[in-house]
Amino acid sequence: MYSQGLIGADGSTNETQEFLDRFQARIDAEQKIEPTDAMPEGYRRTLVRQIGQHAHSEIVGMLPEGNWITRAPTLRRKAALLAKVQDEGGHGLYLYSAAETLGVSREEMTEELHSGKAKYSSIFNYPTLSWADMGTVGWLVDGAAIMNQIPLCRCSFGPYARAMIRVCKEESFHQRQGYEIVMALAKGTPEQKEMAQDSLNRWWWPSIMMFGPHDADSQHSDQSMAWKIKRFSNDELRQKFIDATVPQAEYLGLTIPDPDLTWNEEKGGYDHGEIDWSEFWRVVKGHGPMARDRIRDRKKAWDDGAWVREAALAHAEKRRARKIAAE
Ligand code: BYC
Repeated sequence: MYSQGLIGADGSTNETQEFLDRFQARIDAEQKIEPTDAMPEGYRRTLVRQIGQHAHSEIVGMLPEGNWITRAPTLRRKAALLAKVQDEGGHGLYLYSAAETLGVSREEMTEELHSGKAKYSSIFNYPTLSWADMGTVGWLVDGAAIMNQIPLCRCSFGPYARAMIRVCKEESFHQRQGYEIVMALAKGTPEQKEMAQDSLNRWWWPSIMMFGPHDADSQHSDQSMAWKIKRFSNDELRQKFIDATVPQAEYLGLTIPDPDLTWNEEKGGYDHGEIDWSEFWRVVKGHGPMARDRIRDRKKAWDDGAWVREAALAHAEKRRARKIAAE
């Protein structure tokens, strides 16, 4: 099948140097690459991997928040959270569609997710234990997602870049709804402020891990930056996120759980403490606290939705047959 071998972490490529140089010249000239354009296999595979992982993250990312829709404290909070989770479903669908333009099918990507072969963001393997987590997830997780995704609006691959423009607009609403929840708690009773602080304590380190390994350990960054899939390195984006978030925590009167966090005048940014990379890799390799639950819940949702997919196909078939009969 056409898409065989497309999914996977292998970004290696076997084209002639002349072909690669011509392709690189298009990238350097900031031309968008479209699905029917000639492209190195490594470029195609890198995009299928990254867009697929990104789509899975959006879909799995619905679970920790979906868990709180029925327990939101007010109707306004419920409506906003419901809208946010629906947006995430939509983002997953744009992204699966963008990946499909590269010759891989949605079924194959889903199968990889369900079998535990495909990765999704480490952050969604942590539990949402309190209502404050709905605020912190919006503030930090969506905040980190925006920092990573704004540059993706300029990704060299057209369908991914275009999908990201809408996604980022919606992420911006998500970040604000989260920050507003944390603000209400941080300015509330001492118990509410304590909930907000406890939530920040649990989500801070996993959020800064979202940007991926340090640049020196990032196997794909150099090639992805050369192909302008990534515009900033993992560490550059992590730094931007920390610098933007520290003043937000100060405004809330909350303490970031990193005693080594200090302003570095010379670099014009914050220095931070050591990240626990053993925890990161444990989670990435599928041993996060909620990993098993997330995949079980996704599989169940896919199985429970089988009748909807069958009904939609039957309906489309009926319409097609009617149209042919009328011609
Ligand atoms: N979790 O060479 P590297 C969201 C993997 S937000 C799991 O640096 P790359 C949302 C990486 O895949 C989250 N795995 O890789 C927010 C690679 O493994 P493979 C989704 C990670 O691709 C709120 C290996 O480590 N956002 O959706 O150059 C609510 C080496 O890393 C992680 C995106 O996906 C991680 N955190 O850079 C709802 C954004 N970090 O593939 C939803 C698009 C690294 O070789 N993706 N790994 O087996 C990207 O920008 C890049 O893929 C990354 C990693 C910066 C994440």
